[in-house]
Amino acid sequence: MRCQTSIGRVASFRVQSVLFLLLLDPLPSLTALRKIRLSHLSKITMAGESSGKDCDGKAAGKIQRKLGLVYDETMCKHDTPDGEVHVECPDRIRVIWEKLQLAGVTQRCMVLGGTKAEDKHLKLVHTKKHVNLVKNISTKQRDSRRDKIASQLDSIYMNRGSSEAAYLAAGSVVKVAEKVAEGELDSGFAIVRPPGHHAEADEAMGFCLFNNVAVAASYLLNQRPDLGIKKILIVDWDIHHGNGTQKMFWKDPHVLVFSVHRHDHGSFYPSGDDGDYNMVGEGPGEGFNINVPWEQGGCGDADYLAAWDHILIPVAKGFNPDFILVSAGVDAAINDPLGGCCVTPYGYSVMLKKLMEFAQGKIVLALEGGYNLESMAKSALACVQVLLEEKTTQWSSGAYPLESTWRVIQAVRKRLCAYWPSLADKLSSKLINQKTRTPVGNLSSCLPSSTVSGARAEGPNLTVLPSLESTSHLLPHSHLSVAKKRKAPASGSTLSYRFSEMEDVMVDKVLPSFHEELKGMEFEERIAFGKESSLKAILMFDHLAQENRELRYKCSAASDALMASNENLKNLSAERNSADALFRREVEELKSLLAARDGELEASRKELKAKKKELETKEKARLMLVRAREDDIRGLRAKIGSLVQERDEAVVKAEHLDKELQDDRLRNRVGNGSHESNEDMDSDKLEPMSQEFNEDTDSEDLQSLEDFKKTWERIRENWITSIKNLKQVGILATIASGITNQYQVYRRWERQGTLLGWELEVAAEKYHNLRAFLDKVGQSDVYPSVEVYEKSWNDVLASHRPPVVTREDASSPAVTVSTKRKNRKRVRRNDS
Ligand code: Q9C
Ligand code: ZN
Repeated sequence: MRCQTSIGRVASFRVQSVLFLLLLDPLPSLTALRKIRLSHLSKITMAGESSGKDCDGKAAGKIQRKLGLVYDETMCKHDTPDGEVHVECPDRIRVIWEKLQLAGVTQRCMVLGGTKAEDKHLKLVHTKKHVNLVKNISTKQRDSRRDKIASQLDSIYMNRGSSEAAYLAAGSVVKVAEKVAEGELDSGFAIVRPPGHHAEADEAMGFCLFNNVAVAASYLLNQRPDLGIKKILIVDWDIHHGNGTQKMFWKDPHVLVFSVHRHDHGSFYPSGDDGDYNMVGEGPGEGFNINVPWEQGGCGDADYLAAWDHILIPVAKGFNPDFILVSAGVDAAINDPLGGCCVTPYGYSVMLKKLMEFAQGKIVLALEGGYNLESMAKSALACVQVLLEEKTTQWSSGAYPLESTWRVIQAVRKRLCAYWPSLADKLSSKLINQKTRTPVGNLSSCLPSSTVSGARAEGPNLTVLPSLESTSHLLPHSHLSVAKKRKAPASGSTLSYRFSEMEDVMVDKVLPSFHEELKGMEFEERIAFGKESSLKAILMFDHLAQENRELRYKCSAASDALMASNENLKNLSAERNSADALFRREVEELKSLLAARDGELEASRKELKAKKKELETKEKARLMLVRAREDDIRGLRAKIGSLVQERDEAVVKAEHLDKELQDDRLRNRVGNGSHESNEDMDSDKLEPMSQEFNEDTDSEDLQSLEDFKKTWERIRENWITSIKNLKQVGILATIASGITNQYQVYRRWERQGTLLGWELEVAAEKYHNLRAFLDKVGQSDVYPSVEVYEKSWNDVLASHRPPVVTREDASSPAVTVSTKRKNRKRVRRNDS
């Protein structure tokens, strides 16, 4: 049946294009197209066939996917404070759970209890203040205080159970998302409340306390880099705009937020411009926020699937997420009191099925809105069945999207085609002409039709045919102009240029010439020509469609590469920044080190200076010392010179004295007889002294100069003393011998009787005086000479006869008198 549809479409397409095709033949560039075999055409129908088989043939028996379900009764404790009836009631999740149990699907799932969120995970998207506010809803605060807080918020109620429920709702989505990301589960469905997508960083609103889905996305991206989740697609199909989620990832290219919602030109909750299709994100996140804002209620499966086929799915292909989170509010469901739309459980299942083609099926649904209990339960069950891949989803609605739906989709595509090239093509008028009349508050028109219409085909390959179909409209005008605008990669631009050229040629030349040619033909010829041209055109369009697709793939690949390189760039710049910071820190460190070194250098320079000065002073002192030493030496030399001179003088003097002494002796000898031995003895005594002196002066050692000087002084003194003594000794000896001799002569003469008494008395007195003198002076020097004199005197006496002395003779013997006179003189001289 589907094959027939395709062929029918090709046929109608053929008829439509006849006029066009007629124009193509004479173009030289197109002759190549003749080579294209018919196999191309059959390929198209084959694709249609196989797609049909795919859809029909899919059945139970597929490998069961592991689905995680979160349900926790504790979340039912969140309720209105005074028991007032509210659409966001605890039964919402209860009825879903009961429905799933009744349908027997919960047994085939991994059922998880609630998990409370950690504050640090909540703080990834919420302010500390907001987290604390929700935390303290139950604790410490009185009911009246809580009521007051709630009353100040938009569409928020709170009771004692609200805090725990909010923590459980957020934490459970985190938990199941983590398990899916880890691979423990294939997919997950968190049946939670309160909902989350309206909650902003610092504000609870629209029945939402924490933004459950945003917390989970942020957790995966920021807390679990180990899981390799780098790009997350958030699909928000709740009938309300996910304002909180949009704001939280406004500048984040890692999270693509897609929200389809009633906007009603800004009058639907949450009213304002936030949900407008112009809100595409900012900075690095520009193009990563997509709003599909319905202009009115009454939207159903056809509208949602049109948005899927013409916006979300192409974008998802380009974005290629690693993980999908669905803000799966079901308030767009038929009969929902708030949504006013008519999505069927079947519609939800198709929407979900199409998403499961991405991120290797890693998808987690979190309940948001949904206020008709029965519709909710059915919708949720349909989703669970798709996640379990139990039921074949079969699109068989004859409904078309609303007129406004095409308007919205076209506006969105136009606004976002700069970021997602696959949105650049204009939708075919044939497609957008398939529309239902604008519903006027009559929801019955949204009821799903069970009629299977041949006019519409559905299946995974559905997009192929409309794209091909659209080519006929795009070829002469839009496609070419768009291709130029889009700045396709180099290989593509040549192609666009060729088409553009072709367009001009056709309009200006070929068309008029064709008319001429046809004029001259017979009817049969015209038919044959038309048929042939028609076939050629089909082949050509097939070729063009192929090129078109390839181009789009290239664009998409380029966009992927761009995104990857953007991310890379971001990482690199972050790395660079940290490296810069490190570098700056190192530079600072080096600077301070340098400064310290400079200080050290300055200090050592100063030290060096001081040392230099000291050295200079020392050198000066040394020079002064040297000079002083030289002076000293000069002085000492002079002294030595003078001493030597003194010595020489002394020697001369001594010689002189010696000579004098000898003269004296000679004179004495003349008086008392000569004494050879006496002379010898004197010269012996002098010899060693001069020798000692010579020895000392010969060794002219400067260093012992002082010693020498002292020694010299000593020697000199000794020498002088000796000379004095000798002189005296000589004199004394002379006197003593004279006296002694005279005395002894007198004594002998007296014994012989020749001496008068008084003469002896005089001699004795003189003798005693001499003795006393000798005792006083010391005998050592004098005695020997006295003895020598005595001996020589005795010798003299022995050879002479004693004279007979009279009194007169005795008083004046010649020798005696002269000696006596002389001796007296000497004694007197000595005494004085
Ligand atoms: N004039 C969710 O679906 N409507 N929230 C309030 C006040 C609030 C819906 C109308 C609707 C909130 C999660
Ligand atoms: Zn909602």
